[in-house]
Amino acid sequence: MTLTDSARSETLSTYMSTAWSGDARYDGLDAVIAAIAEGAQQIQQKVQAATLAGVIGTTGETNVQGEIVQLLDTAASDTFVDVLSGSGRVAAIGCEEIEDTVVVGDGSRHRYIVQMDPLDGSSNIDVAVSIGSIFGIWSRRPGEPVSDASLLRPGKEQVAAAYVVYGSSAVLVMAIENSVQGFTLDPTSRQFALTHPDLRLPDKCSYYSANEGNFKKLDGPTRKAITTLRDTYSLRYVGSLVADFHRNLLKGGIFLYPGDPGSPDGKLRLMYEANPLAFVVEQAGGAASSGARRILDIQPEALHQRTPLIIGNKDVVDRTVSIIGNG
Ligand code: FDP
Repeated sequence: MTLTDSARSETLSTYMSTAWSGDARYDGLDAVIAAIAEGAQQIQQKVQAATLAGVIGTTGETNVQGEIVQLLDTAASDTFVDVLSGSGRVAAIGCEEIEDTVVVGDGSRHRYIVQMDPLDGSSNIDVAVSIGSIFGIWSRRPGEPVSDASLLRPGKEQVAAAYVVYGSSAVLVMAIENSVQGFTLDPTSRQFALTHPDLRLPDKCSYYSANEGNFKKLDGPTRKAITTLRDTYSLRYVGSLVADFHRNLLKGGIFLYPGDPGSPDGKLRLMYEANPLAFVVEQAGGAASSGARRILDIQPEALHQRTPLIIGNKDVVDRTVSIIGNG
């Protein structure tokens, strides 16, 4: 992609000051996104200096998902809770690393509910492979007091979603209705510059991303879906959802983490991973399904619930879902 000078000189802050200016649906959203960008810069510095900064290793605890907590998981969770609370616009936060709802405030300016996976791809932290952060953003229902129930909203009600990849560069992708924009952190100015304007999935799907090591655990139809993809596309699997998703968004591809008879709901979290990325992919022309239904239509029953996820180019997602469903 060749960037025009005007695209490159646009920063996240200048973009937000014009893109939805005057649109009441997004009142105060710029403060929430700016907080995410600030937190991402802090995490990017820690990721780059990981071993030197003393954030490699585990805390010795397991999280609400029963997974080993890495030091960087905790640092990222604390950082984003801090900056989001400081934005003055967030009413409550749901976080993969925190069992209960974090209630921030319920004044009239506290308009947004944020659900986040502060550090996605934890198992890649200490091997210098790309990791990320994911955020789903809902408008608080007018007049509703903030409670656990305020967070159990279907993904289709998201007003925005964002993710950050900490890779060879730090990239922040933000979506609102019909618009997906990508910004790259300029290490010199410490600003996010608009480098991927108006992102759309390429028409051609190039890659499939799945943990092939799980193949034997899968049921017959899901195996058939995987072998069909294997026969058609190249395999790329980083093992960090955000990194796999970002590559597929830019290059065309499908990511799947299906359920299996032992874990019918798969591994990934509906509220922190599937919903935000499903929102992004749909605004970019793609699709996301659990295999049984559109991700964004699922009515959540619990904050930390899991879901199978099939996400990427719409035609390939539809075909894969039909094989899994009909097999
Ligand atoms: P991780 O366990 O390293 O935190 O949601 C967690 C996640 O990574 C995703 O980022 C990634 O796509 C997936 O799990 C990888 O799982 P497998 O190791 O089972 O392939």
